[in-house]
Amino acid sequence: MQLTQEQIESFDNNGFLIIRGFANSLECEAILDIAKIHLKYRIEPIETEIGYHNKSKEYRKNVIDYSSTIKESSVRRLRQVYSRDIIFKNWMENREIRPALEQLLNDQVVITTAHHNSIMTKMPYSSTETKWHRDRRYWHFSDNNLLSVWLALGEENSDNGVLEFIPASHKMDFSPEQFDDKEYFREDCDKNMSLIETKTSTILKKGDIVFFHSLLLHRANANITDKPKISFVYTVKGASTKALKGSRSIEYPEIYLDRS
Ligand SMILES: O=C(O)CCC(=O)C(=O)O
Repeated sequence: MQLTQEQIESFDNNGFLIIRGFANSLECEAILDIAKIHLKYRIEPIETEIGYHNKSKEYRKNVIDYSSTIKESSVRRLRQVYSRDIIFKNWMENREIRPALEQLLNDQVVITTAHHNSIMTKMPYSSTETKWHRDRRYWHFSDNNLLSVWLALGEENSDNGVLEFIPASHKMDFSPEQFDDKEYFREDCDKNMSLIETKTSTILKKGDIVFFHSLLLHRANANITDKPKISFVYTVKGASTKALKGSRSIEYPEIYLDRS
């Protein structure tokens, strides 16, 4: 898939780009089948809802053991999915998507398995809101040329926690007081409120993908429906963007993808 100049400009200006119906239903079902087994048996490494909210800033910045610590809380995400099953690996190495990633990164594409490399869920009755944040805040790289690829495996809407974005926020400079002690973008800060009003979200259907920049502010509601919302998210970077020595970002393999 090659992106048009208009799509590239839209990503550059807004920080995200939606491609409708990229993955077909069979591909999505195959991913879901495996994901559901791993979720059912809580196959580690997982992140639980309580585990996610209890994490300190230091933990988020530095931890490299992603196994869960709180067994009784529901699963928020399956981590390290690249190495869990060939179905997940194949999706992350999808050849059709690669030309588009090369265009957006303007570089050779590298999967960074240290961070988003996950089946992300919003489970009924137990999921929680994900507050406004930039993914890059806890990642350690030489520059910001990283983006995530989100795949909707079913419908995603405001009731089950579709992603919301603040367009163009990946290009904005903020001061430290605009973030709280866990580096969430504060909703109670006057300076932030008018910007938050510019938020946007769109219903996603099974097979839609979203590319979003590592500095883009995004959030998601809790799921108030009675069905799980299950999505796939992984992060790629340009080959010239380097994980910093001594940081957790360098502790997991990087997968260099052949140029398309
Ligand atoms: O909760 C969600 O669905 C969004 C997840 C997310 O933004 C994150 O973990 O960085």
